[in-house]
Amino acid sequence: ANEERSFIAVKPDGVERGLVGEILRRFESRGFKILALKLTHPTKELLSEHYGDLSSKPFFPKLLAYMQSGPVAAFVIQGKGAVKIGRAMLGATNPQDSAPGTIRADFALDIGKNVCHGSDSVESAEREIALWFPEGVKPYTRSVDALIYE
Ligand code: DAT
Ligand code: MG
Repeated sequence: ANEERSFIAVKPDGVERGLVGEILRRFESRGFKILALKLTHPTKELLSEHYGDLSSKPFFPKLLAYMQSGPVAAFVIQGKGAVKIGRAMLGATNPQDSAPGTIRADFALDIGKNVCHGSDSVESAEREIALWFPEGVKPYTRSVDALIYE
């Protein structure tokens, strides 16, 4: 159960605004293990796959252009409740509705520039991790887990 993984990404606006460290810090501080980490320029093909469920939405072309406007910081977090807590830490999709203290509330105002992505289910997480990290992610152990998990 402490092995649950989620795919988190800082979108191009977040990278250009210098928010990668701040966002990563929040997940590290919470206790999640960073399993994989890279700065990448996603292709249209990768993004079409990543956002496949949204392909019929009117905002889809804009979303793909936004996600290709610069590098994306992609990472995998691992730990208890990674998916649900990850989503909670990001905040509601529309920053206008995000609760204070969440990343989107603290750093964004518009839905089309909402700074970050997080997997919405364990199944999506596994799919997204395989998509963004085709090279695979390598597990490792940390002694600090003894101080994070009971
Ligand atoms: P989330 O990123 O919270 O999982 P989603 O998967 O429904 O939300 O949508 C993916 C992204 O698409 C979202 O982060 C921002 C953009 N988006 C969603 N709904 C939108 C809308 N109504 N107008 C513009 N962009 C939208
Ligand atoms: Mg989503």
